[in-house]
Amino acid sequence: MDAHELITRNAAEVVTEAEIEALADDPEGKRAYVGYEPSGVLHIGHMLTANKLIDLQEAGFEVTVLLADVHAYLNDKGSFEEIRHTAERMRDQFIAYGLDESNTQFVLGSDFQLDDDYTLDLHALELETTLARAERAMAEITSGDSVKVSQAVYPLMQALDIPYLGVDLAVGGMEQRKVHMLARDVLPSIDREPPTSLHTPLIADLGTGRGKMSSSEGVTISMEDSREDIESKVNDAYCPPTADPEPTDDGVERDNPVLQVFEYHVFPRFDAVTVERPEEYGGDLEYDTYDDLAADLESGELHPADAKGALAEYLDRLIAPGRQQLAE
Ligand code: IYR
Repeated sequence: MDAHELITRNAAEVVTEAEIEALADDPEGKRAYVGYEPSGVLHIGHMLTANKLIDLQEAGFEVTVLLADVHAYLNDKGSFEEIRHTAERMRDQFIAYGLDESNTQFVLGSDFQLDDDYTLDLHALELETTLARAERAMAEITSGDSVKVSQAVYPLMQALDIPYLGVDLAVGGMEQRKVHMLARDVLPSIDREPPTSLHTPLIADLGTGRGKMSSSEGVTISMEDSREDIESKVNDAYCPPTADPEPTDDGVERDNPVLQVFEYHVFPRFDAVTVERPEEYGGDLEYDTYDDLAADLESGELHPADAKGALAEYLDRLIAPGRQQLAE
């Protein structure tokens, strides 16, 4: 796979295509980053952007993981001491998951975000941004009803992190896109380049196929899950025999989360997928690509129950090293 394909595969969006092409032309030594509010245990949402970081490392990029302790504090996730402690655990979880330790730099937000220069630049961005704009940027990041001043400062700090970390590419889920668009607009006002960004898709809730899977609502998979937990969650997952299910009766869009997890989590990390089946049901099936597996589900050649059995097996393989690390 060439660098451009590694960088862009499974991305929902890149901003801009021309800037990504320039990075793909000469990826060696370029730096990409993702920021995470520390939560200690990795869940499937973190794993999706981590997969992209692994792709980028394979393409020649160096990677920074920002453990965004100050951001988590501003987003009301607990006391600063608790958050700092959680951040330490997260580092080991990422390495267990498969980030290349020799080229991943872990940075705590508080290591640079409390410096004088950063603070003054932040105030300059505050002068350039309306409250309404900051609030819109946060719409898919905060869950609270009333916006606090801290949550308006949050996206401006996220924008400022990009030049302060000296990265060439900002990566995040689609829920981060409005922050990155804000960054493109406001950073030039303090003589910084508008950043290039790449956004990963949001996956539907495993149980219902609706909306997006997150740690706080619906069914999620995390490094704390035992093999039995994974089997039972996957077994109960919504999996009609199609990649494009009908909306619910009340008009809510649905996806097939079992296929999405194969597409965004399993195929990027394994060269081939084997679905084990007893001889009397036709024997094992072997897939080199996601499209072949999805086509067989659609045609009826692959039964949803067999697809789920294989999914639980591969998810368990992805999670086992992190589970082991947590037990140490
Ligand atoms: N907004 C992210 C956390 C975050 C991301 C980046 I990229 C930063 O520079 C800072 C914080 C979240 O929702 O987890």
